[in-house]
Amino acid sequence: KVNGVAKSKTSDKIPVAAHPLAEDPTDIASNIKYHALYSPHFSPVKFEPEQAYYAAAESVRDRLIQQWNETYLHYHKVDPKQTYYLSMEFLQGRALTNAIGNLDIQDAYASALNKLGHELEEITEQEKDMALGNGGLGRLASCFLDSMATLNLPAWGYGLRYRYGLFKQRISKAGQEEMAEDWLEKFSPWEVVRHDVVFPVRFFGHVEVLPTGSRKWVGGEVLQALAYDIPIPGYKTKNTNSLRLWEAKASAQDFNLFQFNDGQYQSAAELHARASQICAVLYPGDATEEGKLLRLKQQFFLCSASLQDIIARFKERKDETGVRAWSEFPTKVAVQLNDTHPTLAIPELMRLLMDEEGLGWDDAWDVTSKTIAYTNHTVLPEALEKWSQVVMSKLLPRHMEIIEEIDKRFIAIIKSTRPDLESKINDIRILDHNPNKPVVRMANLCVVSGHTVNGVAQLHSDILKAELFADYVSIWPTKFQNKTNGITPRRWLKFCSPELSLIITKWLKTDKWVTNLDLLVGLREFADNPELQAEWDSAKMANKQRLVQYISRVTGESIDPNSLFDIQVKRIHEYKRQLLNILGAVYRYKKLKEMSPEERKTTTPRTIMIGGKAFATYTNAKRIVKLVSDVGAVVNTDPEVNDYLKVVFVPNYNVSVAEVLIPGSELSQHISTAGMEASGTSNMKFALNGCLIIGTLDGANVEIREEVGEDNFFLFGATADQVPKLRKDRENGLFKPDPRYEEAKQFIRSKVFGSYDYEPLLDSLEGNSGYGRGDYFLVGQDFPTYIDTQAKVDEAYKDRKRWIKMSILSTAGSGKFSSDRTISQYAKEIWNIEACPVP
Ligand code: B1H
Repeated sequence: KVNGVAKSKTSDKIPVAAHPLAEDPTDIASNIKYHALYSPHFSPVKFEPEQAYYAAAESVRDRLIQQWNETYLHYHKVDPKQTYYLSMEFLQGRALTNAIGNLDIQDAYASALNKLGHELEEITEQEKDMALGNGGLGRLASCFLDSMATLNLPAWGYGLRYRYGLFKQRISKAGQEEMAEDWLEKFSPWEVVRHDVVFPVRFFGHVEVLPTGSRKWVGGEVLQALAYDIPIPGYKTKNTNSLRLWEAKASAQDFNLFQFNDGQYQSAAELHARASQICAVLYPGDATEEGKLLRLKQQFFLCSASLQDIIARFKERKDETGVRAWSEFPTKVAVQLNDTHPTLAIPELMRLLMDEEGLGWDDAWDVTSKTIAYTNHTVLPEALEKWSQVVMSKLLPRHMEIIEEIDKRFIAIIKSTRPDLESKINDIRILDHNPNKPVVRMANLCVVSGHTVNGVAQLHSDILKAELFADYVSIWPTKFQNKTNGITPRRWLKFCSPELSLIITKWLKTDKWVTNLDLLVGLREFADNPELQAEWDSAKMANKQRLVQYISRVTGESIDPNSLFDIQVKRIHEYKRQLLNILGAVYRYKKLKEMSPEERKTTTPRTIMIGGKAFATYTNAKRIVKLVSDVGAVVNTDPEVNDYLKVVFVPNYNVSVAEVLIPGSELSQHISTAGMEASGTSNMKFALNGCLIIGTLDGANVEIREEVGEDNFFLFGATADQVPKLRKDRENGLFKPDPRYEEAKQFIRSKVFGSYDYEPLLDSLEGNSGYGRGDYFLVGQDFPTYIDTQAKVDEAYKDRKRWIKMSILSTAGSGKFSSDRTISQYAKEIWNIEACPVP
């Protein structure tokens, strides 16, 4: 049984569409009331926005479940090849607005809620973000799920049901503070627990050799993986896919009743306690050995449960005549690894096929390598996963054997077919036998085992081929591809900026752009039209006003809606160079202070907003957060410059905050050191919302600039191929800092922004002390062109017509960045799957 559904009898077991769902607002209102009364979450005396949210969500869920069952049964019947997207992260954000929008029942629900005395907008604010991801990689997975469903693709997500997702950020006098964010505090109306979908997952133990010679992993501890499903509706289609999240449990047999009754409460439930650790947090700190082990356990837990489930479904869908050949597996299953985090899917699939299903090595390898594909999301050396062989052998002894065998066979092939690569074997093999710390290189395992490897923007894919994976390219020239990232235009334009969407639909005379984003080019011919410009201007202004309200609510800061809204929001990381942004702000402040009041009046007023979370143990990132807040505290209370500059740190940046910030933005900063940001995806969201970009030639910026046109992109900075030489030059003392750069740093050192010790942070730019890293990220190198380009932005903003035109052209050129385009390419060029629309 899969999902409690046995194939032969499915259609007569579950009555499909037995209950026609309410269509008109009155019936919907009574359905919402029904849920408020009979879903036993709250006492029925109150019907405040919170209760209204849960009741409305449950009423929407009824519809989703109906479509969901129809979709599952349809896939079951048609038995198409299906993709499984394995990811340690899904950054879903809120679901209600998205579900109502995708189901196209917005108006009916808004008026039903009105009848009950509530506003749809207000009750959607009650929902907690589902933040089971860190940033771009997790949000990409969520955009992909939306596109897969919208394109009617049979494609599921698999992840972990973290008890606590990404931490909540609070900004205090000390800077960033982290707190656990309890997204399940009340409960989530969007998840459905599948008590009948449970798989055992083993840890530790040892390998036994059976009399037949085959090997079996036994002993150790066995936990249970329990499935929770989240429905993923497509936009205006019946297809509703699943995001299946695993939770770890121990079983009743593991509860030692005897010990418990003897008063030994802790040891009686030891395995239960260990099970609850697995999915406790999104990213267990990996500074300690325990933390590293827990992260590896998480990764294996995801891979093992997902593959057992996939194999069960494959077996389930065999036709009535009997068994299905394992060689058919890759014609029914595609597995995509979202970075190396789920790499253990490779040895786990090998193990399940050999040790559980009885295949020989060659057949198992054939199936595995034709099934699995790998996406690389970063070239940063510190993010390339390497697992200790010692730890791996203890936790997963059978998998370590399998990895050793893959490594051995790979070396043998190289030796026999590519003698020219002999000297490089130590670089390209999977195991690194460094005597100090022997490790498994997960990216190498993925490249050797997968049928396709892709980067996430053209520049990044080119760098992978030329550098990180260059030797593999000479072995398998056709294995490497590019799939430029994308974003869903539903969440990131239609739903987050309804005003602008209406204008676009009006001028294009169609709303087909929502699923065919290339149609946005049609706006180009109206970019000079004063009527469109006026409408565009007022929609952007409405979004800016909404942002003003938000900033006032969360920071108490009042910002001027007529100033230029300049935003940089993303994880805080030195390579993303928030420090360059804030040094620019400091320089701007200093110049404003030096001006006469008359002179100040000629400048372009700006509000600089910076937001993002710093990893809890990343000290320099936290210092950057503190610096931004400190600069804001001084600048925003300085009456001389107040009308011309504000600097705001936006706390607790997350998906739903992005949905307010991005529509209200006019300029956004994507200013990473060239070659370091694999793609970026917020750059696409901003551009789509008519926000101009100031940026380097990095990641997807390169392609955005191509699409929106060079005149509509504020470019500056060194290029990726110049970076190595610039770093060398710097080491050799050949770098001559711009006086303006020295001035900005000196201003901070003079304690204008308070007495916090910024020396370690500033020293990272110098390379002249223990903290110094010789400005590895080239902030000093790019500072002068950054300042010059910001001056061009100021000038451009003074010409309102020109600015609005550029804004329209930015949206018009963003069609390429729909995740529908990205996913269609994955489907065709990597997964070989086709749409399977529910009739
Ligand atoms: C990206 C990560 C990442 N690349 C390690 N790598 C993690 C690495 O928890 N960890 O251990 C988590 C995440 N994230 C991002 O992926 C890139 O930096 C972006 O440029 C890119 O747009 C995004 C999606 O491809």
